[in-house]
Amino acid sequence: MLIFHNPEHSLHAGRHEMFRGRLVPCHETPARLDHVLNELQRRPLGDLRTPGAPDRALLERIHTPRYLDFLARAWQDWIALDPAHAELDILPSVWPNPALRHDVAPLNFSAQVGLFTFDAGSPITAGTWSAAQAGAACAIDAARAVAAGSGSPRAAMALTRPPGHHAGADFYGGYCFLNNSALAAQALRDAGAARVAVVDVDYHHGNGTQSIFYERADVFTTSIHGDPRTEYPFYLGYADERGHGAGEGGNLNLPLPAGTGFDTWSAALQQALAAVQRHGAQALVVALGVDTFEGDPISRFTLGSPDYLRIGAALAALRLPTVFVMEGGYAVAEVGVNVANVLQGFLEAA
Ligand code: OKP
Ligand code: ZN
Repeated sequence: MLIFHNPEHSLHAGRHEMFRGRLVPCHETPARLDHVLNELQRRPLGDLRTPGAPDRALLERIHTPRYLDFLARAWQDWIALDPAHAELDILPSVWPNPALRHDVAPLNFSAQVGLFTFDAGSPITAGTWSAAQAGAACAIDAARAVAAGSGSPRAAMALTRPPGHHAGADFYGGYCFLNNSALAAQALRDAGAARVAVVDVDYHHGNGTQSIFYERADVFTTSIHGDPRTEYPFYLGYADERGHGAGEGGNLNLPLPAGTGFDTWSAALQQALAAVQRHGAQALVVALGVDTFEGDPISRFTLGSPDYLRIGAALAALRLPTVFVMEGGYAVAEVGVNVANVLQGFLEAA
């Protein structure tokens, strides 16, 4: 399959995230993607491509212009405050909770940062905007290639970081800035697929993707993830969130307890895939996180590396044009094998 990889991913390299009163090293590191690229050199699963320029008009179909403008100028505004900031990451320190106003955009830079994010674990660095834009371009180009009929089977991968599924229309968080999976889904819609489904298999609930499509009937979203009562992102991802308005019934959350292994997890995947078929999806986006792995340092499912072959095969059984979009996975040395296993299992079953 065609694999669009982000040549600028390493420009996004956060130093620290806030954890229990300390700044700790970021889990979401450039090495993650290097391991996948290395594994793909050992296993010839597809041809590597670099993406074209990001399509600003498509970005604005998923994200608000004021949010995109903030991301584009955040680093220069940060440096303008103090040139010594070049050695520091941008992290928020103040947020508008629901009792405070969201409709005003304060002039103070820290206040602006807090307006556009929901956690203190997602640093913006000098190259974040470049990396995020190139990643979005990977997702868009992968979707357009699949829509144009490229590949046999009709499938492509957007191999990128930073990830995207926690980013909403006008906010970042959970290491995510632009919602690559949502952009792929929108690109498939714009290329003619009447109904598209996003299946999010990352350990964490895809809150951004859910919220972007929550009131839309044309994009069905489903996510299998750690129970948000104990797992990030905590404030969304519960089973009673089923969509709203025209999107009523268009979202399916399958939260599972910490400690869940592959038997229970794959039964949930079958539920998700049955729902995708019921909704009559003509194309599929897979938000592919491999932080369900037993060795993941921030997650608590117990999937083993061979299980990812079976996940790929189960996804192939839908027989839909498919775009894989890289999301999480923090057992850095195993991320390559686990991602490549999904693609290999898909190709072998297709
Ligand atoms: C992003 B993705 C760990 C705190 C967790 C946020 C996790 C974001 C996961 N010390 N921080 O879904 O893989
Ligand atoms: Zn995750």
